Amino acid sequence: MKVVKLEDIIGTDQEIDGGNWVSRRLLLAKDGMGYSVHDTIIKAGTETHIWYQNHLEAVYCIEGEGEVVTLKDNKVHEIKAGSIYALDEHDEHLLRGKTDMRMVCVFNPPITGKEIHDKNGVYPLVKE
Ligand code: 9YT
Repeated sequence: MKVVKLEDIIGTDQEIDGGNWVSRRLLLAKDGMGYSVHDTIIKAGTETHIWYQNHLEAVYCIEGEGEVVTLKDNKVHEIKAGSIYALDEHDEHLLRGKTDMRMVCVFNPPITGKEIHDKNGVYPLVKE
């Protein structure tokens, strides 16, 4: 087994600043788990358009508050510590941080770490 510590990820190429968010990718495709696990800070006052057409993602909020708007129905979902949302239909959405929000994110398939959001909020499917 392996143990990964957040303190060992910070400042490496597994810590990515996406502008509206900073994501510390704890486990990636290379770790062979079949999913990736990220500790992501969504910055207060930001709105991010996201649409993971190639991935399923579950996002568990452990600190802060904000909202997710699903664009197919314009429904606003309040998110606070203890809320998890699952993008089980590759849902196109807006993610808004009211405060800084700390999120534990799980991606299936795992991301490799090389993906960046394109203009549609999509991560490409990267094969290693
Ligand atoms: C919640 C969310 O999807 N934020 C975007 C960043 C993502 N967690 C990542 O790339 O690590």
